[in-house]
Amino acid sequence: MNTQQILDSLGLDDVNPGGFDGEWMASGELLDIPTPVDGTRIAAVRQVTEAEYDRIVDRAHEAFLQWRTVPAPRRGEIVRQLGNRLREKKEALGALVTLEMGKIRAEGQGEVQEMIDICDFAVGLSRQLYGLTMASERQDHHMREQWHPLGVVGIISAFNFPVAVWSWNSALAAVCGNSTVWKPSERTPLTAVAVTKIAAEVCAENDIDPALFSLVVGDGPSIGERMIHDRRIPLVSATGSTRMGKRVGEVVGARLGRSILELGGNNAIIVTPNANLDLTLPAILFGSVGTAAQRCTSTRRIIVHASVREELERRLVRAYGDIAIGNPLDEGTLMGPLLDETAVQNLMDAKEKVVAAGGEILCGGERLEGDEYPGGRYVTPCIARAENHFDIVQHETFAPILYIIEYGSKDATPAEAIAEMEEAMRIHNDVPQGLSSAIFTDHMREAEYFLSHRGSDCGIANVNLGTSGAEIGGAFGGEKDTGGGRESGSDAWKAYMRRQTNTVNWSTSLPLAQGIEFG
Ligand code: UN1
Repeated sequence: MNTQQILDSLGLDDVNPGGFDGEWMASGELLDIPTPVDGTRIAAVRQVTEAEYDRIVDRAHEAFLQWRTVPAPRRGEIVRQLGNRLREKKEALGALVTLEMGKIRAEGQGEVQEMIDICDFAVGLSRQLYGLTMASERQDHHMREQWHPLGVVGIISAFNFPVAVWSWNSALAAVCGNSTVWKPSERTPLTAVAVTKIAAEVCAENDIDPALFSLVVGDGPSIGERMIHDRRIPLVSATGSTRMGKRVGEVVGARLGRSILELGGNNAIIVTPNANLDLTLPAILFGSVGTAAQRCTSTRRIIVHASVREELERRLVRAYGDIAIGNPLDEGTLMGPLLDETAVQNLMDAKEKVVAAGGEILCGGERLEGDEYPGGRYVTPCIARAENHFDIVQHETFAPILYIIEYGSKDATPAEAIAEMEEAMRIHNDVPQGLSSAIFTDHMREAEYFLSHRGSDCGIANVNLGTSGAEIGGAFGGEKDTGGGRESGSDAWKAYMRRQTNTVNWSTSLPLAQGIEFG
């Protein structure tokens, strides 16, 4: 499919309104969207004004008032149809993700698969919004807990997963009885318009108010600020930088609203002397080079035992040299371009800083030029030897630079090497962020230590697989500067509902709790 065919099959025009509340609208500034593939313009999206934003949220609230009366399994049926429509559009939508964001074809398709998976998950969930029953201390009384919808859920998503993050939030929010207003990244609004069209079609076919899945493409500061201050929005789910998340948490918290924050990571893999390097290598490669290291789960640090460092480095440098870099639409490409010039510059700055701090570049970190690499956003992925306390290592650089950090001593006995896990763990946890983590070891004691309360302090901790590429079935999110929110699977749905405790008296008297006699 060429660009025009992709746009056509998703119903996109050359200029698309970026506001939707059942009707398409927008009279704000025009955003031209370039593709990172070669820097050329794909199409444009017009942003909404603040007045349009206000109308959209009002309409989303009206849609909520209707939608909450629809039985949850019936809500699940709508989400089932949404999942099916995404199945039909998977190829085109995945290709648009690649065009707009730059991730390779397989990963663009994979992102749409995540949307389909979460829809399936949400359909099952729509019959399982379980509350508890509790034994009352009073005779002929019963207690139970119910989960009720919250209202309008605001979704703020980032450029790197331009559509999957919307679906994690909106599929759950919808089966829970909420409507959503989505503010996508200004870098990737075309995929958002395409997805909203798909959702609107499904709503229309079922006589459901399409304002259920509303959209506001607007410039970050003004529309974003309005959204987080907006008391009509009881829950804001935001994905992006820690700086952005702190602002969201502060403002939403000050009005006692709720937020789900999924922010930066500084994800590490510990490689012990008991690691099977044949598994470790591809896991590090996928984590540190996949999506050009623009996932919040991308592997940023390798904490490797001194006795295996040299071999791991040698094999990694060789593998980095073999990575096929180029047009992300081409079959066989493993690493596409970075999003923009700023991302390229961030990589160059990180490289300089790690060297200035006393680190050493082992390979990569070069800008690629020439006809094969149009648009100036292609780089070679970089490996640097570093120490964990370096300022640059403590920060998340959203670009392919991987830090190798050594722990333990080269001549440690096997028993001593296991004891040295304590040092690895200390290094591992000594960063502000806490999203994803992994260990490679075949030794049960090392693996269990890593997963224990004394081990990884991250929201995600894996054994013998990498830090990125989580399945939707688990709760997704992390601790510390990562924000503490959980999205996607497990019981993350509870954040999209309000809990109500009920006590019912079916006796003919009025006994008080705690045995109190009154009057
Ligand atoms: C993100 O980068 O914001 O675990 C989400 C993963 C993907 C989701 C990443 N399933 O890498």
